Amino acid sequence: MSLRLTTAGESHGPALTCVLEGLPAGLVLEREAIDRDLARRQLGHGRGGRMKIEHDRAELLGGVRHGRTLGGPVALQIRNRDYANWEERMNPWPVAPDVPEVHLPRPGHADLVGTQKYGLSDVRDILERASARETAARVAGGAVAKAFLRALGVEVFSHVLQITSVAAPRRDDLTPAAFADVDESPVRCLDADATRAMVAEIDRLRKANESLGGVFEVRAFGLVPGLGSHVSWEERLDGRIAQAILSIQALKAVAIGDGHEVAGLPGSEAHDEIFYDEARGGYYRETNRAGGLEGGMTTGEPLVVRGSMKPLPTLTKPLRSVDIATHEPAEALRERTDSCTVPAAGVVGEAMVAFVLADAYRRKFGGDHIDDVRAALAAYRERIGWRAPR
Ligand code: EPS
Repeated sequence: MSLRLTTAGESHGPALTCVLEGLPAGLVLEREAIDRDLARRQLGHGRGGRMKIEHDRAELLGGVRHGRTLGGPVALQIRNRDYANWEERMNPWPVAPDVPEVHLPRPGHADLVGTQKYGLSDVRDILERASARETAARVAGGAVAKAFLRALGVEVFSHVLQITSVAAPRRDDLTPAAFADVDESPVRCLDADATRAMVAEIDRLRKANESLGGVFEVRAFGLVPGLGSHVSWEERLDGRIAQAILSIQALKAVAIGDGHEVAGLPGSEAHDEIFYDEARGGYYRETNRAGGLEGGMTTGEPLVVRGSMKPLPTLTKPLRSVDIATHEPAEALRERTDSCTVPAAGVVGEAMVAFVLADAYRRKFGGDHIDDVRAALAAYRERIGWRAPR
């Protein structure tokens, strides 16, 4: 039993669709929780004009009745309000007269190689699907995955660690309560001074026609030890998480825990020593450099995943490129765009991590009804003598 997440739709097409297949029946969903995550993904200092047009809401088209899953695929749809302005250019059916083609690929985007690979002459045929607008559909599916995880005692959060060269101070003490107000920060950063500096940096670089990248962190609490497996490469949970994070548009690097830092440390400073205390729920660690994963399996410590995002490739002062119709030098396509989407990418990161974790619970515990999953989890916890750390 595994979970599958499929999205369909183009940035300026009629709608985005998400199908999440493999959930048990009987799971309670809340419309507000799904729409709240969609709204959180639209936030963040540095977003462009498009976010004033869109008010993302998910319509449930299948798999749910009276607020409970039925066990079949769950289908969610988010209408693109901007489609009203693109109806000719993005109509699924032929329009007359023909719409002019776009021939100016942006360095850093899928534009050039996409047209080569798919044998297309119009860059729009690639960029519409490559656009990060698609992540709205992932977030809708991720919100459903989060509901499943919450039913099993797991919560997933994110925050921004860095925007260009402005970094927040390191925090090793984060609990779920620390994330209560993270969305109040315009850059979704937990540190007030760093928030101010990040906002100023976005304003400074935006005025200079630049875009900005950065680093977000996703943390998951309440995970039972033993999700994933060491036995074969494709079952290692760190690999599955890395794939999910790097699949987010503009993500170029991923780290689990102190993944980057431990490469420069001696072994005695790189691992998390093992202790045991009945009162603390059994085995525990004083540190979590491994980010909650050892041997491709969860350890029971919080999962810590960082994603690094490159600056967005659509620039208001375009880079040099080539016209793919004439092969003459030209400036890359200039489109309305965001200058910084690291805060939004953190919300997408939550969705992708939630999906991979929900899938890991499905693989390990199976079950056709949510109560079957809970019973299997309870039996396993009993067998290994594990209580969720407080
Ligand atoms: C994007 C370009 C911008 C972003 C878009 C991603 O859209 P537009 O071209 O309509 O101004 O706003 O992101 C979203 C619409 C979204 O919902 O995140 C791109 O080229 O990737």
